[in-house]
Amino acid sequence: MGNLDKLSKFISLVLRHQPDAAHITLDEHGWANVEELLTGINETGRKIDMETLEGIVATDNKQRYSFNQDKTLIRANQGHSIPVDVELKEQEPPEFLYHGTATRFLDSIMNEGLKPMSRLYVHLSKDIETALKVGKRHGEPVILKIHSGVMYKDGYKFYLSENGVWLTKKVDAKYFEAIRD
Ligand code: HQG
Repeated sequence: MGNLDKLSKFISLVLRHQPDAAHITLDEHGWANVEELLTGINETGRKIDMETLEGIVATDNKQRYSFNQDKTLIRANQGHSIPVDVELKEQEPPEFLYHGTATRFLDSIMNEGLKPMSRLYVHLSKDIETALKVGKRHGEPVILKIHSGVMYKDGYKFYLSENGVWLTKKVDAKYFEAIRD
């Protein structure tokens, strides 16, 4: 992994899960002060300046981070495990969404439904290809086809993050089936 990738991973950890790791705190909307973040990261022995941070935000392959307008604040767009309100937009989902997971989780998922586990939301993708990548991170992948349109009609809320990830609180097993890719 390149140095920038490592830094990006660390920033993801700090902004989504463990601000302590860079000796900072997030506000209720998930924002970190950019100056504090840069100082905190440098204190861990990693080297970063504003230009590097701007590069990471601009080139991140999943557009994970956003600055505020004057670039004094930064936050992760989604993926948090700590309870912050990133002002997600509630939105009507497409008829189907997809979730990639590992075959070893299937029994549990079929019994309990899809749960957010350590994160605030269940993460869903609009295409199978993305879901497959997510599933592969966990092991032998399997794709779940989510009947999001039906869920929406049944009153479940969906949110679309700034970087195009669909989020919902929970998916009951009656709303999905495992498919082949
Ligand atoms: C599984 C990445 C057992 C769930 C991706 C998943 C995504 C259950 C795992 C984002 C379960 C949690 C999120 C149940 C769900 N029993 N297992 N009842 N319900 N699971 O990493 O969706 O690169 O927290 O299927 O692109 O894999 O980090 O969630 O396998 O958008 O930016 O529990 O992370 O983005 O794993 O990934 P995760 P995820 P980043």
